[in-house]
Amino acid sequence: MRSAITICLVPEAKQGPFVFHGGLEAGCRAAAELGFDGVEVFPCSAAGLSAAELARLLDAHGLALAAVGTGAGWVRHALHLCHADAETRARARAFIGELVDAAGGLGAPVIIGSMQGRSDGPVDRETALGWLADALHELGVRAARHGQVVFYEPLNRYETNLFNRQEEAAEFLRGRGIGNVKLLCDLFHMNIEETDLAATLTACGDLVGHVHWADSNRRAVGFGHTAVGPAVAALEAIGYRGFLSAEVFPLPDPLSAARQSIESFRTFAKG
Ligand code: LER
Ligand code: MN
Repeated sequence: MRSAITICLVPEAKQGPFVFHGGLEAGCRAAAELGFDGVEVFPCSAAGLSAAELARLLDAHGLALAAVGTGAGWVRHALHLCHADAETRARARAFIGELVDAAGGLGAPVIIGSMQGRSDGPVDRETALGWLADALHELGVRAARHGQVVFYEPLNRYETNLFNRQEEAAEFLRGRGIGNVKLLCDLFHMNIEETDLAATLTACGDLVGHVHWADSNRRAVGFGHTAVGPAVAALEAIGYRGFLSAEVFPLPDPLSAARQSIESFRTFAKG
């Protein structure tokens, strides 16, 4: 398993669960100095992501790009994949699709978290799930052109009503034959929704594509009360080789959160 830490480039997400907010250059430098293997970047859009600059920084600091978030489509433009308005749904797909290409060019997958949206008002659950399945399928095919997958992230009940639990999402992906999409298992959301982190990760098996390394209170692992040891043991047992990426609040300050994240990674995942 490899370690990663989040860099947010979206001013509207300043209060969000991201460690570094001071730009790509400072974030990459700090990540490398602390010994992280990679960074996870949350950009404003594909056009706003300076791919050449990011490639140069990754290379200069010996970092991998763990993943690219797409949530700016929601926080900046109120786009999501299950919106009642067809044009808004199409814009959501296009927004993510452009990021699939930008991230793919840098050798990384994208994350679909808040961009999944929810079933609401005139949009019933079955309709929403149909739209979600179509979009995941299409975006997975687009990612495959870059040799990448897409990460689909079940969120806790306060953020979506589509899928809150990993095994339900796994069943959805398998049942609808959606290939090239893997699960993002965020330990913060899982702490709210799952009965047993380790059993859930074991059941999801090779569908586990990415992990958000966060404690019960969404602070760095060790600053809350989640018992991560059994979860990491389950990841080892299923042969998980991806990232444990610190998507946490920069508390009490970014550097302390980053240090605690790499220390907890070394304690539990042993590099
Ligand atoms: C994104 O990775 C996530 O976990 C969601 O809660 C959206 O912020
Ligand atoms: Mn997450």
